[in-house]
Amino acid sequence: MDRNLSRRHILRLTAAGTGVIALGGLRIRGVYAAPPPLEKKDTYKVGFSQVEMNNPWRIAQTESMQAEAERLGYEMVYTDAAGDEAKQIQDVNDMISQQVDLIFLAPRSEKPLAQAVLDAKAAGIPVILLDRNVDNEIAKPGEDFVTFIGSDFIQEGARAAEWLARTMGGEATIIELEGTTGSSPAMDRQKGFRDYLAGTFTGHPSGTPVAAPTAGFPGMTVVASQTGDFARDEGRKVFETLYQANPEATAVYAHNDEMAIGAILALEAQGKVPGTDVIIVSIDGSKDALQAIIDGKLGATVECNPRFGPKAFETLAAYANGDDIPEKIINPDKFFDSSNAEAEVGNAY
Ligand code: GYE
Repeated sequence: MDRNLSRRHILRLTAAGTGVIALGGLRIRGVYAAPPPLEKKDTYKVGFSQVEMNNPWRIAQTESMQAEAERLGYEMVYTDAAGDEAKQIQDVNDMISQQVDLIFLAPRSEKPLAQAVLDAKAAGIPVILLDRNVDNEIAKPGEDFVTFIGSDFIQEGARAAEWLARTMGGEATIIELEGTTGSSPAMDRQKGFRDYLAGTFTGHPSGTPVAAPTAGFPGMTVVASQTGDFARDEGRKVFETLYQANPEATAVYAHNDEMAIGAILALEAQGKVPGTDVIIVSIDGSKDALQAIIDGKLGATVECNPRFGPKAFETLAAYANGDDIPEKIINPDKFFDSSNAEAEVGNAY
């Protein structure tokens, strides 16, 4: 064995699960069930792989990450995958080549980006997932990556359903605009919403939303559901088509604010009054969404906070310090409706 190998290198080799290494004649075998370690240093060179920058949520997240990196005096290698999975995998691999100390990854979808996590692990670079998860059957927290920091999307979907069921008196014909296909927020926001309406949502420790009747809400029906890729214009176009086919719809559940605003624009273009003819609920809490609530066009939005910078870098420091890191770090989410939109719009992004 090369005696010049640093301890860090050995740690990386072993943590990366490379199988067998020899230490002074002693052979160590095994796959180590831990993400690659991170040295404690005064400054770091980190990577941040962003999925896309086509909406205010993403812009706020990137700004938050950049501001915190700057405040700490860390170097940040930043990439924007422009909504392209293949590019995002390449972006992560470019960060590996640049030997960053740690990668913050906001993965577009669960399965393809799980491979990028494994690539980083094999190179001895720890990964912290931001805002979306990867498929935990392929890459596991505490083993292949450090942790996932983000919202509880099932809870978000259930809170949207709770508000809608209450507001509509248990009777609605709903068009659902889904987020990016294969992404954890799209899957879980759909599940939370549907489980709540079916009466099978099991609830969360925070105590919200209020429990649904066990029989659910049989008067609340999702008549059409399609992806709008979390984007305003795609949401507008998809809603237009779905509404044409289902003109009896009385409500919209959009997996994010941008698609809800797309639906509002489509309704207005058809001479309908959003907020009166069709009731809309969504998720995120952007400035445009809070303004739409104030204007009476959007009913409510469940907060999904994009300001990850402080928590992300705090978690990096805790990991370097050897602290136990939970498998998920869940951001608390507020709820915005006509009772608080005016007061909150000034803080929104
Ligand atoms: O809700 C959406 C964004 O992954 C939680 O992605 C995030 C979602 C967020 O494009 O607006």
